[in-house]
Amino acid sequence: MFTHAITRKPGRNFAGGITTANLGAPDFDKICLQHQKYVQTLKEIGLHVVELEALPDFPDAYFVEDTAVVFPEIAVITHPGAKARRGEEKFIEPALAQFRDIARIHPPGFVDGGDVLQVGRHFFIGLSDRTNEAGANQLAEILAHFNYSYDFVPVEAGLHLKSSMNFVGGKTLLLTNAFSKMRCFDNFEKIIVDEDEVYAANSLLVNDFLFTPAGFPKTRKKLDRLGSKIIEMEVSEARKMDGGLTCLSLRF
Ligand code: CIR
Repeated sequence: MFTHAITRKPGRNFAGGITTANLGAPDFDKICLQHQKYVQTLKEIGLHVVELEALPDFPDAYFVEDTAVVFPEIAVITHPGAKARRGEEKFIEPALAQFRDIARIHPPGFVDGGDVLQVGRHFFIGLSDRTNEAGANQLAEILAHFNYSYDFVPVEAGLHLKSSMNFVGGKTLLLTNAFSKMRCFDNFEKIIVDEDEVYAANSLLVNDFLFTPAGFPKTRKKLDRLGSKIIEMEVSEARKMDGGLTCLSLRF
């Protein structure tokens, strides 16, 4: 069960972050409202939310998920893969140090938390443009120390691993068709998102609640069959910046 989350407010310069989305200019007032609603919802489902202030030098810093990998035994502070984002991690460490011992990913290793998916005692670690083998190996060593198992997963499409696949409860993964073919997911039930709804693969399970982005009716219908408590959330502005539901918080 998650009891806590950390979030960070988007800054006025958030549109200066990295993006490949091509979905038009994002709107500051809208992202603030959407972000507030996200934080409010986490609170309503019972989490204690630590809300950090925007970091003026880091327009992508509200995507806090990329700066750490948190599990019950420890918090691993990452070394972000994008040059413009390096440094954000220093500002997440004090918030996490109140709750966990700290370990760190060191150069030449890079890891973005968006590439790391925990399913029970197992971790999937994406190898992407943001997470290299050196970083993945460092993280794997820490996980093995605490008796977690792991698989490395090549991320050939999308920004991060969790842009294309997420755990949605039980034994079920929500994922794109391309990822569904990978051997390491053979033992899971799979819900495959339609090609025109791949963004909805970035859904987020928080305890008994499944957050899914608004505007993806076919995925919503498929998720309804799970019988979970589903909460649709508008994340149009984060999407314009290549982010989504998972990236906006650290849960632990
Ligand atoms: C970036 O390119 O780093 C940000 N604009 C988006 C990060 C999204 N984070 C995530 O998927 N975990």
